[in-house]
Amino acid sequence: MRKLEAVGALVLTVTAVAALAACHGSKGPTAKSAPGGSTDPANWPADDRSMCDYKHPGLESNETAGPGALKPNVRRVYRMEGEGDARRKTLVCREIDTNLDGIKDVVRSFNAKGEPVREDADTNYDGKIDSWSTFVGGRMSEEDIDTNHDGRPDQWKYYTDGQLSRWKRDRNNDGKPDVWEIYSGGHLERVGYDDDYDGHVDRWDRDDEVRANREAAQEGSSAKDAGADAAAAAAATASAPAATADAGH
Ligand SMILES: [Ca+2]
Ligand SMILES: [Ca+2]
Ligand SMILES: [Ca+2]
Repeated sequence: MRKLEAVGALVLTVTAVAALAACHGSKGPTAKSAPGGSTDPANWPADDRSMCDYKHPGLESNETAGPGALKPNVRRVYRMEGEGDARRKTLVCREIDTNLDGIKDVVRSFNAKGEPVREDADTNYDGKIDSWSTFVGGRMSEEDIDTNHDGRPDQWKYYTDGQLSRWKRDRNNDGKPDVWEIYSGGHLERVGYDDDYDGHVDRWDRDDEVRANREAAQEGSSAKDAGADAAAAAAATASAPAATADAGH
């Protein structure tokens, strides 16, 4: 019973995450559809670009329609074991078409305990994976994100006990991190910058400086909105990561 409850909670979490993803990725009535997809379910492609390897012997799959879907948009793949009364099925993979364009955009794999192990997602619905997550003990431990959509990650987020502990970013698109944000108890503690991109931190900002820079950045962007393009260089630099993240969705 306990296990069932745990699985139920997991499914709820997963559904909530999927709903969030759908919310986050779609921009109201002009929701984007991936190449080959369609926002009209009648025109969904025959090939949903499955990322679950479900056509193997010993595996069974089903498809269901999630909230708001007129046609099935969720596929679950189970491994079948045992015979007769001892026959058991274990969820091994689940994939969802979160923006309802007929193309799967998020896939999770599960271990024998029913815990998620990996999740890959196409969060901007351009048909390419841009988020790779790994889980330890059922919790997300790392998420690698491709924010500039060149096919490789440029941000790496690490979680300890479900809390963000480190966030590395690549500002010059050489595939290597050059900003390191260190969190403690979920709060940003310090930020290291490698300004000449040699792989070594050149300067560290403590939390108070970080806060000051963020505030300056916010003022800078308001000033820009008002048409004053003379935002301080420091403010512009500090606001760049946030702007990049926004541009990704
Ligand atoms: Ca989709
Ligand atoms: Ca993508
Ligand atoms: Ca870099």
